[in-house]
Amino acid sequence: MPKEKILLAHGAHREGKRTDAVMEKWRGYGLGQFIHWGLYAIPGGEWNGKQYNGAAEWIRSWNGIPNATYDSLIYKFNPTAFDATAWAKSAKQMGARYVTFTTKHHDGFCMWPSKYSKYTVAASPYKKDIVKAVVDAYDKEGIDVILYFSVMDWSHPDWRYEIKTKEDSVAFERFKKFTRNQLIELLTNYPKAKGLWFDGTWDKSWVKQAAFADDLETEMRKLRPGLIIGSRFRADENGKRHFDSNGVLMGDYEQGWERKIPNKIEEVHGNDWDCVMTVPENQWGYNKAWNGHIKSANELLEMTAKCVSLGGNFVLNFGPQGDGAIRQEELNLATKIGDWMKLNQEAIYNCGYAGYEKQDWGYFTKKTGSDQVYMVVFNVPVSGALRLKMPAKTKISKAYMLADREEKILPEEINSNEYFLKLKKKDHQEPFVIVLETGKNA
Ligand code: FHN
Repeated sequence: MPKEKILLAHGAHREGKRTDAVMEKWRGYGLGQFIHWGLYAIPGGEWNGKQYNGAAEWIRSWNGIPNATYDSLIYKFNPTAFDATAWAKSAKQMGARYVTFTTKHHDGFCMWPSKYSKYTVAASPYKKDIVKAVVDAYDKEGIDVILYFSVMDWSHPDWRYEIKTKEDSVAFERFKKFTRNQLIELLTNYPKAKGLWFDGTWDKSWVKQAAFADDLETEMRKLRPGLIIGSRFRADENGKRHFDSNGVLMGDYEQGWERKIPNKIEEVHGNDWDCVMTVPENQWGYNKAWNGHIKSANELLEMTAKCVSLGGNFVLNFGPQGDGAIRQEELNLATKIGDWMKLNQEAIYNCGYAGYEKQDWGYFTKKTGSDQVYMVVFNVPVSGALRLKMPAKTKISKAYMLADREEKILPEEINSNEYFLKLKKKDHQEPFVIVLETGKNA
């Protein structure tokens, strides 16, 4: 028996994927960049010689630091090495097709001169509008911009985690108005931005604002038709986040894939999604220490291919230093990823789920709207032959290396719809892509 649908006033307002051109473009990005930059980049995870064990951008919440002391970092914010054009050029070289930039993280510091707050770049020695610089520079490089915005604002006197008293309620009403004003301000000031990336929306106070958030979303979409908003913005009237009480995605894409990637297509329920990933384990803002496992370019490329093979985008985070420069290790990763992308991007851009069974050597991707299938290979067996199981009634008519189309690979049919692809070279140091041209068996 199908479950009866719950009537919702503030649930999802659409079932299934958006089909407009803006969202089609988003779907085809393949690779993106995330940037976490704010006051927290100045201490970089260290305070008075002590290392903070959490994520560097959370250091304000550390017991050892009085809030006012943290907030006074504003007087030290003067990033003389900040060069939005250099950032955008590096992102372009990496192959990123969109960037998500922190306009305001949980600490409440605004990277634009918001007229609704005193705690902004305008009051820092730097003074200039950083959001504008980022939007303009990335737009110039043809990289779409999404604005990250944390609803939770630790610096705001009216922010509450939970509404317990009449006073809380009055304060939070003011906070809601402030949030609405800042969002409308962002959309008005930066019309080139394609979407909003919400964060800090998990606390009880906000989760209970289903009607307000729903109205605000409608207002923002009206102001900026085509605006992209993920599933983190609002909850339904029963407090359900991401998916409403009927299990329908709320927003244009699923935003739950933070530092994790689905393993099977069933896990994404036919929705759009992207995965946001850190280079170390869990550091988004700049951390001097950068402890633990640091992902390599090949690991990150594997994640990119995996996401695309399951119909998602992969978004790699960068945490620029307090002076505005991007750390050398991140720049090196961007260069390596970009070098690989230059040869193989055809298998990443405008590609998605191929409908083929996952196999040990890597990931299948398929060009949207065509029959072109790619094998993105990460693991070559000692035999140097890749075993390849095709869907029923599908045969390979041609196989060749994407980076060198002259290098043809003769498929050996070993079973019906099953092949061995014998590689010319066994000792690949880098992942590579094989293009498959396919046809139907009688
Ligand atoms: O708490 C934040 C965290 O600092 C970072 O911004 C990430 C990025 O996805 N979002 C939050 C945790 O979900």
